[in-house]
Order: sequence, then structure tokens, then C-alpha cells
Amino acid sequence: MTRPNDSDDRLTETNSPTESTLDTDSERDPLFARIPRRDFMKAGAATGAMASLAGCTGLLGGDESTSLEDVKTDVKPGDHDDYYAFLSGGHTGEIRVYGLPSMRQLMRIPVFGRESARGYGYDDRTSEMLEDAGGYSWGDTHHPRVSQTDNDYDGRWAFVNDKANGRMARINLKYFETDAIVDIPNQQGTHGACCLLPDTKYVFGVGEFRVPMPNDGQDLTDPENYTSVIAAINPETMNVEWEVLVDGNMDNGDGGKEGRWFFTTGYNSEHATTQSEMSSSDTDWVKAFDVPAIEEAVEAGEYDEMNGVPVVDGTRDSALNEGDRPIVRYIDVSKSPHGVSVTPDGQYAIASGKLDPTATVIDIETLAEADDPNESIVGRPRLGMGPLHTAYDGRGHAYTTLFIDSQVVKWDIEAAVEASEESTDPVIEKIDVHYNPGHLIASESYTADPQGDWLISLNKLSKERFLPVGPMHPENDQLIYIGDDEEGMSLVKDTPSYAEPHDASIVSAEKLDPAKVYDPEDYDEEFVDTEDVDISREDGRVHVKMYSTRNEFGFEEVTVTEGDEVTMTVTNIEQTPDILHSIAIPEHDINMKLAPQETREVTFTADEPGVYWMYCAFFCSALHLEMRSRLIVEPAE
Ligand code: K7E
Ligand code: CUA
Repeated sequence: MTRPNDSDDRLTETNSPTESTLDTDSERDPLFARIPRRDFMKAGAATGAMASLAGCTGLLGGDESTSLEDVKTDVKPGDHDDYYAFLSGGHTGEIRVYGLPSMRQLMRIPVFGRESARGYGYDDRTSEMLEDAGGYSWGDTHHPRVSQTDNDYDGRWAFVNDKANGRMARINLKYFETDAIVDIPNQQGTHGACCLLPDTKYVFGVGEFRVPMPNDGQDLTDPENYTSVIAAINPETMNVEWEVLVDGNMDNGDGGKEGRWFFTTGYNSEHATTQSEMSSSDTDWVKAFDVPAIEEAVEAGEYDEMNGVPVVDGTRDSALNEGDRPIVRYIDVSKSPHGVSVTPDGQYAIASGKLDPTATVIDIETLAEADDPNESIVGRPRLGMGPLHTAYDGRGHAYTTLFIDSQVVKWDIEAAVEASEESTDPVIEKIDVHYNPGHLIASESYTADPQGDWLISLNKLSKERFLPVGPMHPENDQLIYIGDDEEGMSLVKDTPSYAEPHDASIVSAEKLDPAKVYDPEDYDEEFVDTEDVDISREDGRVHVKMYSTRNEFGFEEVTVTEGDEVTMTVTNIEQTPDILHSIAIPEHDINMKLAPQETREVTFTADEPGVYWMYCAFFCSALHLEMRSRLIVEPAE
């Protein structure tokens, strides 16, 4: 199996019903005589064994097949979910946290935009963070990836890209809040986001939009000279350590499991600026970045510094791509591939065709030795129309979204390697989704040990699935059970969602250990206890230190003078979990959330004389409405 071949009719082709709804009866499907049969035999045995454990768990642990009847699909009132799912919120610029299998939305984590319930972007710390990261008021999150150690979730951080403004953010999973954002130099449109495994050595930001480099007014009408970069970000410091310049643009990315390779897809190998030119070539590239080779080049000073970052030249003809160990290998795949993901065993990188009905299976191990990287292409199954993203169950199956067919296709990875090019034989089953799926994600699919039970298909269009709510429709995130190889995939739930989830990560609940109250050691603001309340004044600057507790603030009134610059440091001194307060200041555009033991600080100018009732916006007790304090702004002389 090597090169993709071309076909003009792929975009207009439609699947016949027999193609799209494969018969899974073993008697009639010759595929069953091959690799999947082994799975079904095992599945039968496992189902029997698991029946006695009915209802006890949704965690299948890798290689067992279990009937849907024997797993928890319904989370009763008061019960907890088995998984956290982190879904990107697209151009809302946030992350949403769902519980699985209930699909209940548990929390929202603002990342690139202000959010008033949390006071995110209202207090000094978070507003300075947003300001330092470019000062934009929104972002476009696509790929939330959770940090791993030894190829398993370690509960430390999630990372997410901003496609709109070329940024990467880090979410601290102790507090479920954004704690760092880096505005990536030399990168416009950070699309793919992914960690280099096994231990999250880097978070890679994959640059989508090709621009002049540097983008300072040169080469404006000379697209041949536009380029894009991948950026290697240190997860601890969030510094960009180095970047690699490439030919063509890039799209999605995924890291190998053993620390050497990082893969990106890309369209527009044509270096074009219009849609028709961008899709004129029949092939584009998967780029395989040899990370240790790049590190060596950086170490040896073989880079240009641009905007403070070492930029290594990984374009096709660069000196660093000649010789025995090129830093970037360009693998020809069918045109405009979209998603790329590495199989749990680290053996293959699978790129989805998007404009071509196939996926390309790249053998990672042979990549290092191959003279021609195209020799590492070992499979190209024909999956259906518009393949976008692929996830895994840990039992040797891949699941790929078919955007145009509105389906998820389940296929056998080894069968695809054995089959001839463009064969449909590796396809095991297809399920209709509603409608037009972008990403899909299976539980712990990005680790070395996926759980193999749940899959979410993140559908772009819900059409008529929900009550009409005006011309803007909700999206539809569908929960599909994939744990039973015998019965096949089952659609379990529709979940309407606000625009617009792209990718997600699903993490077993026991792998995260979120704090219930804040630890004052974890922030720089001064903890203000009952005896620490204070108002100090100096040269038109007023510093108010106060606490909050049920049902009062440290001061019943605070008097300042018109024109004063006021800093308020406020601590919630409660120890009791879930007793939150806030300090909202009317007509000053301020609301700071204060969870137990949390301190926040806000600075503002008191420029309008008058009386302002500072109040608590969380309904914290029966005397919540009385929890308020007067800000008195006296007219200046
Ligand atoms: Cu396919 Cu940004 Cu991963 Cu959207 S991307 S779907
Ligand atoms: Cu504190 Cu309401």
C-alpha cells in the first residue's frame, strides 16, 4: 500500500444503503471470518462473565466486551458519573465539563473570554492574564487535551488552543480554572493542540494559517513566502521553547506515545490563498516531526531567532531535512486530510481523508528507517464520505466520523493493514448520527489504555432533533455505547449543546482530585482574616482589605473620594465547601467570585460620586440579600 490515487467524483458520491448499513451477521459477512471473529468469541465469553457484575460499573478496562444492559447508562439523582468529559466550547472560548454517562453539564471553565459568574477577567489576576495574552475578548477553543504521565492521565492540567488568536491556555485541574495563557509568537491560528507523550514533555500548538514570517508588513501579496509553524510549549512554564517552520499549512496534530514523533495533518500544500487552488492537488501531507532531532538542531544553534523564539527551518528543502535524519518527514496522503490520531499502542498514526473517503494508516516504527516516508503507509481503508476524526476502544478498533454521511464507522485497524488499498473489508459497522459529526471521542482514547465503553459523537448540526429556538440551533453531542462488539454500537443519548464543541477528552473520575476549598498557599494575594481588615490611603490610592463570610463583608461601608484608585482585596474566610460569596459593585462592572478560602483583588477608579451597594451575588444563606455593604464615593473638592 502506498500512494493515494485520485478520483474526481468523491465529493459527489453517495453511499448506497447497503454500503452504509453493513450487515454484521457473521454468516453473511466474510470479514467475520477474519480478525473480528476473535473479538466476537472473546466478546461472548466476556459478556457471560460480566453479567454477574450487572450494573456495578461503566469501566470496562480495555479488552472486554460487555452488553449495554450490564453497564450504567442512567445516573440516578444523587449518584455520580464515572467519567469527566472536557469539551471545547469553540468560539465561546471556554471548556465545558460533562459527566459521563449522564451527559450532564457539570461546570464551565472560561478560558479566553471574561465570564461574570466566576468573575473571570474581572479581578486583577485574571484580567491581567487576559491582557498579557493579547487583550482579546474571545477565543476559539478546539482541542482540550489532559496532561499525562506514562501515557495515562495524571490529573494535573488540561490544555486548549485558541484558533482565533494563536494562543494556548492551561487549565489547572486542582481548581478547574485557567491559570496560564501564552500568546504564541509567529503563529496565527493555533489549531491542533496536543501533548508529546508519554509524559507531556511539550504541548504542541499547530499553526494553521500561513502568513509572512515575520508577519510585519512584508510579503503581503506574496503567498509563496507565507509559512506556518508548530510551537513546542513547556507545560510547566508555558514558555514557547522552539518552533519549526514548514511548507503548506497545518491542521490537527497528535503525539506518538514514545516521545519521538509528533504528527500533523495539513491541507494547502499548494500554498494557495483561494479555496479552489487549495484543493487542486490530489495529495497533501502528514508531517512527522522528529522531536529529538529538532531538539538537537536547537541545541546546535541551527535556528533563526524570531520574536524571541528559536525557529528551526523544517521546510522541505531545508538543510536540516537533508541527510540521514530529516527533522520533518513529509508523507503524501490523499488531499486535505483533517484529523490525525495515534493508536493506543503507539503503532500507527491514522489520518482521516476529509475530501477523500479513506483514512491513511502510517506505521510509526518504520518511519525512522524508511528512505521514503511514503513506504510507512501501510493501510488505506475506504471508510465513507467525509472522514474527519478517529478514536479508539483499546480492542483493536478505530471509530471515524463521516461528516458527509452523518455516520460513525467502526473498523478494524489490523484488518486495514492487511487489506488492499481502498478496501471496505476492514469496516465492521456504521451507525447513523444526527447530524454531520466533526470530532468524536472515546473514553480515555488518547491514552495507551482506552476504556472502550463510551463514545461521544460531536455533531455539528442537530437540525430538528430539539425544540426550535430560533434560527441558531443547538449542536448535538450524542452518547454512543461501543462496549459490545457483538451487538454493535448503540445510540444512548442526545445532548443539545451551545455552539460549538470540537474535540473532547474523557477521563476516569478517579484520576482527578479537584480541591473542595482553596489553599491560600496556591495564590499570591494576601489572605484577609477577620483581624486583618484595613483601609489605607496614600496619594489618591485606597487599599481596602476585607473578608467575606455569611452574612457580611469586613466593612459595612467604605468611603472613598471621587477620582481615587481603589484596590479591594477580599477573602472568603469560610471553610465550608460550596459556600461561595462574591463582591459585586453596581455600575463599576465588577463581580469577583470568592470560593471558600479564596482571595481575589480588584482595582478600579471611583470616578462617579454616589452610593453603591456592594453585594454578594451567590445565594449563600437566608440572609444572603442582606449581605451587602455601602461604597460611598464623596465628590472631590
Ligand atoms: Cu475537526 Cu478544530 Cu479538531 Cu473542529 S477540528 S471538528
Ligand atoms: Cu454571600 Cu450571598
